[in-house]
Amino acid sequence: MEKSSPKPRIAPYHHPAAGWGALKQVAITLFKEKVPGADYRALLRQNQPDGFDCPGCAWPDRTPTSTFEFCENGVKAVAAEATARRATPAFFARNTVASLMRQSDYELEQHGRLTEPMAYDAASDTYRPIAWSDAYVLIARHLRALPDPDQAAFYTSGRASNEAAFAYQLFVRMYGTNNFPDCSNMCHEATSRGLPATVGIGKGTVTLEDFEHADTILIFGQNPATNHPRMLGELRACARRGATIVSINPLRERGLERFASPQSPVEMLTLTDTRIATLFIQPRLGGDLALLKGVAKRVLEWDDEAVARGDGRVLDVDFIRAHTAGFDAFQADLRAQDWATLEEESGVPRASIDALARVYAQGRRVIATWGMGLTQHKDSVAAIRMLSNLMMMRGNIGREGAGLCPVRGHSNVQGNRTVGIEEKPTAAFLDRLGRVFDFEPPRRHGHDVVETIQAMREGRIKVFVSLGGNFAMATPDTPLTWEGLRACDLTVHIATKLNRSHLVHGREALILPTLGRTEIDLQDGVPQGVTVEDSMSMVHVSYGRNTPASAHLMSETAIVANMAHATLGSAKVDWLGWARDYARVRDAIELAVEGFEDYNARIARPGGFHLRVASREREWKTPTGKANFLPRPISRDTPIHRAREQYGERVMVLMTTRSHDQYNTTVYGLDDRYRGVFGQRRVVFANRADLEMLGLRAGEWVDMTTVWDDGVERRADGFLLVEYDIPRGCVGAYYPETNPLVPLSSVADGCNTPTSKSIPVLLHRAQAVPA
Ligand SMILES: Nc1nc2c(c(=O)[nH]1)N[C@H]1C(S)=C(S)[C@@H](COP(=O)(O)OP(=O)(O)OC[C@H]3O[C@@H](n4cnc5c(=O)[nH]c(N)nc54)[C@H](O)[C@@H]3O)O[C@H]1N2
Ligand SMILES: Nc1nc2c(c(=O)[nH]1)N[C@H]1C(S)=C(S)[C@@H](COP(=O)(O)OP(=O)(O)OC[C@H]3O[C@@H](n4cnc5c(=O)[nH]c(N)nc54)[C@H](O)[C@@H]3O)O[C@H]1N2
Ligand SMILES: [Mo]
Repeated sequence: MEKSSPKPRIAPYHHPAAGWGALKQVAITLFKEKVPGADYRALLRQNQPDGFDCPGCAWPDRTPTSTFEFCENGVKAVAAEATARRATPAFFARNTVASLMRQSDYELEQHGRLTEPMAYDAASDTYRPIAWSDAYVLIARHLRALPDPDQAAFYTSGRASNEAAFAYQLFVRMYGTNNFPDCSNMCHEATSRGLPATVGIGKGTVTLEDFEHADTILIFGQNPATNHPRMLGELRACARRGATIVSINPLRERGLERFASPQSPVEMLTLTDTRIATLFIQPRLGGDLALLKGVAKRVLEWDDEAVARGDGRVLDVDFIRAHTAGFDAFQADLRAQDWATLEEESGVPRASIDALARVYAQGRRVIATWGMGLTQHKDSVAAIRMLSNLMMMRGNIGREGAGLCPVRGHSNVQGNRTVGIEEKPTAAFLDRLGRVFDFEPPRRHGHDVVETIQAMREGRIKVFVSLGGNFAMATPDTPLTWEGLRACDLTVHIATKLNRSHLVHGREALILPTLGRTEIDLQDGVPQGVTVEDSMSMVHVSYGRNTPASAHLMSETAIVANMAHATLGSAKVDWLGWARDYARVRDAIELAVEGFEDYNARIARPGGFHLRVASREREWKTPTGKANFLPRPISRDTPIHRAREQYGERVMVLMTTRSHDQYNTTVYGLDDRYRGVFGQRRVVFANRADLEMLGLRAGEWVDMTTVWDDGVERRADGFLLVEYDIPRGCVGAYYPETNPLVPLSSVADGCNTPTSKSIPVLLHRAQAVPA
């Protein structure tokens, strides 16, 4: 593949999001990946009732009869899987691991789909073919040799189906550990751990239908034009109905300003578009907790004024009385909170806090959505609880057209958690699992991502198995993480494509190539469907339509079943029978997991079914039996404050984010169209006044170092300075290149998520200008 733009340049984007620009990119993508003509039709079956679930993101589908849901980045994800390129055994024979390590992640991705199981050969420093059966024997031998099952860790990236994920967690628990680090630990964990304390369950409370009734939508820390493009179609419809849409984001993401729908012939032909967001509020990085508290305080003040005037209440007093606990302490804390702290810590002036509060208080049906901008900070859990509390103040939960809407990333990350990928399982879940499968599940909580890396470094994890993903690049503190991976006895990666994690390996290592979701999965001659749960708790079936990339691929479910069979035998579970007929796995899920009654029957209906979310029905599964208000002070002693005590205003807070041309660690191309970056990724966005203060100019190159207190030098070198509309004291750059700057010990309170959107850094004029 050629680089997207031959000459790196910076040029602001002035067009609407999507529109012709997106259609052009689709054509380029299909051409570059050499997607065979026949497979082009596959794209049309994306997210259709009889097609496959798009592996791009977890935004739900319009069902059952929507027209083709166009999505540029969905096409990229599908085309990346349907590529004609292959990483064959001959390719691995030609390239030592050391030589592949010198290639960029972008280049590694270009080698295409893996075709055969491969095992690392230390003598030649290459991967060589291994028979599937030998691979399973090797895994079983390592696992059985460990003196303690807690010395193995089993990672999951959120693309695995419910069937594969359920079989995986059962296998691992029967083996004897709860060590399930997974991508959620780095993603929406603050949501999953934050919401249960307020509303009883860590999931969103809305469905797509609610968007049809909402009059106000607040979008916190999310860039849907790039990461959830199908959401823009929904927002467009809301905007056209007159709904007020607010983006709360340090960046004024252009993709949220205007949108031309590729599905609207009129907009496409007349070059018209729809204005999306009506208001942009730009907090400083990590400022949302203070901002939300300010909005809540303002709503309370207006309610006081309304009471004094004898007007209708601003608070939903009926809801608060009937459904909530803790309001008195909550309001006392709001009243006691000074405005100066809220303004300073949020970086939002009083007038803008007022404007946001007014929009919120005027809304009759408010939906709040959020993404990584809320979840990857030290106070993420508290911020999400504050948002939940703000919504509760006006009864905006469990009502048509209103509610909480965390927008998940990976297409089945929510389903993975539902079926048991959880390092801290509840006793109830384990009890039932043990009863159904007649074994005593391990009770000790397992390691999340950060704990797994620490355990690897200390020699407490010896075997690492990865169901998808790119652990070596997605995780913090890259050099330290790599030391951990390299200290393992065995690393195993179940993957579709070559990535860095396969090259940063243990003493022994396996790459097991698997079918992607777009590919036909035949077992015993019968096509198998798999099920997934989207961000709004809809569960539906997905059938691949493309010819598999290689005749040697196995499905994820079959690989997991074979690992289990080789390691544990099949006395308690007919693993290989499960692999031949996934309906049997679903029957098992039905027995073991709440909410899956009549699983096979219900997925046969177009569109599938909605998994019950109690909070949506105003049933609160909290210890108080109510939705809880939780007061929360604003801390002025965070690592950022401490770094500024040491280095003053020179300390910048760095966020690491996604460009338009990447899927997490997979780099498709080098453009970030809506932010005006072309042909390059090593850029850092900074405020003009900060550049002046630092004596730097746009167009210069800088190196970045982290300000942390453990004596480890963390640096990332060679970034081009780009002047950008970003609050003072904040800078932005792309992930994963910046992960060496994220300290392993810099995590969110209460959920251990790396704070990859608030890292204290210093910028230095580059020691060497990149060639
Ligand atoms: N094409 C494509 N689609 C994807 C992905 C992809 O990489 N590519 N990744 C998938 C995954 S796993 C996920 S989790 C999602 C991620 O989708 P998003 O949640 O959109 O994630 P990011 O791109 O990291 O950026 C989040 C936004 O948060 C803003 N932000 C940063 N810090 C703050 C803050 O302190 N406060 C506020 N209010 N905003 C802030 C940033 O400016 C940015 O606009 O997308 C999924 N979909
Ligand atoms: N600094 C920083 N770090 C971050 C983030 C950030 O914003 N900033 N975001 C975090 C977030 S939100 C997430 S979710 C994680 C993502 O972490 P991961 O989920 O680990 O990473 P991905 O890049 O999504 O994984 C891509 C790889 O998955 C494999 N793959 C693709 N499709 C399939 C499939 O169908 N089956 C199998 N078995 N393998 C497949 C391919 O080999 C591909 O190379 O990164 C986190 N890390
Ligand atoms: Mo994610």
